[in-house]
Amino acid sequence: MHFLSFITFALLSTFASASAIPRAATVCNGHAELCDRSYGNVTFVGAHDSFAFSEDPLALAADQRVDITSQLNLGVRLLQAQSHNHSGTINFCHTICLLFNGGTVSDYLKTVKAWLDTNPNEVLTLLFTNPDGASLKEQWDPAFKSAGIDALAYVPPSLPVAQKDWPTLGALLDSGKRVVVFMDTGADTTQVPYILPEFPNIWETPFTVTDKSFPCSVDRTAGPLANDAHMYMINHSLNKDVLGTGIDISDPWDAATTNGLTSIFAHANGCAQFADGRAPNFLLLDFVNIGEGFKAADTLNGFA
Ligand SMILES: *[C@@H]1O[C@H](CO)[C@@H](O)[C@H](O)[C@H]1NC(C)=O
Ligand SMILES: *[C@@H]1O[C@H](CO)[C@@H](O)[C@H](O)[C@H]1NC(C)=O
Ligand SMILES: CC(=O)N[C@H]1CO[C@H](CO)[C@@H](O)[C@@H]1O
Repeated sequence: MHFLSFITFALLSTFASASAIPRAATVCNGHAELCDRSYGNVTFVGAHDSFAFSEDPLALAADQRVDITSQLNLGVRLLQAQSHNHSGTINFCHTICLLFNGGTVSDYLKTVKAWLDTNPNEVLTLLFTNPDGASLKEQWDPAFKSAGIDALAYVPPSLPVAQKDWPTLGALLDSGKRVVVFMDTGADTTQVPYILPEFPNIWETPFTVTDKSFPCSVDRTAGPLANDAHMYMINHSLNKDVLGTGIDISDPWDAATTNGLTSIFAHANGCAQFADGRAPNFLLLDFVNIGEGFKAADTLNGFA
């Protein structure tokens, strides 16, 4: 009797104090341990050309087999996509819009926002390319606003952010700013503060790789920080020349091997020399539903 009422008292006071202070996230991206870890010290799985999904194995311009919501539900926490100016509207397209038109950026972001709303304890990164130089103020910002993602996007106090200086996942979640947006070229935070320039913060390995051993080198980067003070992304997708045509496409036939632990760990190990021994921050994969990308990330994060 005595003991039970003590328990009741303890429970009640726990609830009372929890409601008195702002609620702090206790599970972050699925793991309590990640709440106290810097965003710059976490390995996330990324989906390359996330919009370019098709179940049809003959859709050669498709780099994914499952849709964006399914990619997120599988555990993808970086969505990469290539934009194009399609008659004045920005769309996500593969190389050219005729080849694979993934729809408008605005519709894409609305899909992502719906997922974010039902998954409040998740930090997500968006990495968009802007080869047509679409306007930040006239095209990108309105697309983000139409989906309501601008309000969730993190704006660092200053740029670039060194790998060790990023806030913890818990801090990002508690602040409500749990989406980190990068753009490869043309970002200008004086125009749109939450679209961050990729290369001063993240370096990348080469792309359109056709060598299955994925030799690591620092391909795209920008100063002023040293490479080992950047986060980094391995572009871990294999391309294949279709029937000797000189046209490289993503290789679905080798996806299970490419996205297997052996291949991913070998690539990561090859890169550690450029990153003060650290694991990659982002494993950018094609066909994320095939292979063991999520297990690889768990292992690199120390969970498996
Ligand atoms: C995080 O830090 C640990 C300990 O220094 C390191 O082993 C790991 O590779 C780091 N991961 C990333 C993605 O920086
Ligand atoms: C986008 O396309 C429209 C119409 O084709 C054109 O008027 C506009 O200048 C283009 N924008 C950029 C940034 O190229
Ligand atoms: C082959 C491959 O995955 N290439 C991609 C590497 O990442 C950049 C984006 O940051 C893409 O533009 C490439 O398509």
